[in-house]
Amino acid sequence: MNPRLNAFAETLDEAVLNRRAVPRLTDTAPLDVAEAYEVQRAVIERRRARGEALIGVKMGFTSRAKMVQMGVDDVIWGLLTDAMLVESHLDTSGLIHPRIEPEIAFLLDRPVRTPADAVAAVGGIAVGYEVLDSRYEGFSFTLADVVADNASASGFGLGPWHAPKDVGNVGMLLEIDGRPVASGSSAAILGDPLRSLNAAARLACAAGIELQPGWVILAGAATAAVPLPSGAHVRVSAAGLGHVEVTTR
Ligand code: 0L1
Ligand code: MG
Repeated sequence: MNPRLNAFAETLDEAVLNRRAVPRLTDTAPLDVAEAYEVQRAVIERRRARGEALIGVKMGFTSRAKMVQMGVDDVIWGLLTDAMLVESHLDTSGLIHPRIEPEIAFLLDRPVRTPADAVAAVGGIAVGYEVLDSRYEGFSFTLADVVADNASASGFGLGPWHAPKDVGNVGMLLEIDGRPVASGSSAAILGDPLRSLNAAARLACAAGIELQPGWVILAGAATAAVPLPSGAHVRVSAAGLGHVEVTTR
């Protein structure tokens, strides 16, 4: 691998391990988006070398507001490993400056070999949440920086799986310690989370990655992400999909 890109991957990986934010990569050397995806893959390879397994993908910039904010007109994606899956508790002391956002998740029960396979491959749908933890100082980045940083992926949790159904416009609520802190509709996810699933399949196929049975596709957030404090109880719900909870310390 190009030594510059390898050094970038090492910087980001060590930021996670040392729980220390780093300056934006693009402040130190040039980086385009195609190279940034190479860095992302190298960061994931380092995690796999430590025994983590790929279990899905996450979609980012799935709301029009975030695309406009970043000046982009397409989604980005990151890769999920089993170590990112949060059960009922999350120790935030291992994180830099975590944020949480309510998401819709799809579970695949068949491989996706072409984008046309995506919708038929869905075996389950759930409400979920994503914990974002940018490795950059001030949670500040360019498009290439955030792609290299695996789209800020840090953790995610999932509610109960439901049989596939229409989740194109369901109300979603994020509560912290019993107080509503963000609410919105799944329609904020590209107009319908299924569009995000299709985009995941398109990007995966273009990258030569086959989405696997058992993988989770985090389709995107229904609201802006909010800071995730320690010592908190978080509940994320979606109409018709139940809820998922997490306690932080
Ligand atoms: O999951 C997302 O939509 C976020 C993508 C990365 C940008 C961020 O950290 O806000
Ligand atoms: Mg997200």
